[in-house]
Amino acid sequence: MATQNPRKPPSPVAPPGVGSDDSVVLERRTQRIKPPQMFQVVLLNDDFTPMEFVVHVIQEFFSKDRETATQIMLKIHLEGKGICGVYTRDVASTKVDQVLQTARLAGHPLQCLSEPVE
Ligand code: TYC
Repeated sequence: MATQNPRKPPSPVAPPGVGSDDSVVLERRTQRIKPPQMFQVVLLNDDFTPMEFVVHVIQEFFSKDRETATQIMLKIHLEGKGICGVYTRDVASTKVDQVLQTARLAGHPLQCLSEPVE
């Protein structure tokens, strides 16, 4: 007589997410990943850097059209500082380095920094 493999009876317990009647159960989960901290890149006013140079920098490194770049430059000129863009930490840091290197090469004292967005 051939012996039969013992078969496991179907489990009455449904796997997580599936109800016992095969209906799908959506569980509410708390968000496990949060969006990254963002950093704003700020240009500071000074008395020496030409306005035209600042407009050029804002167009080149922050991808603004000429009109927007001019508005940002004038805001910085009048108010002392202005936000040129908001990026993740590394991108913001690279933008600051690029702006400072370009300004120094051109002989201008333009200051640029990045700070966390609250
Ligand atoms: N204040 C400068 C001038 O009158 C222009 C300027 C604007 C400089 C913005 C820096 O971030 C700056 N030539």
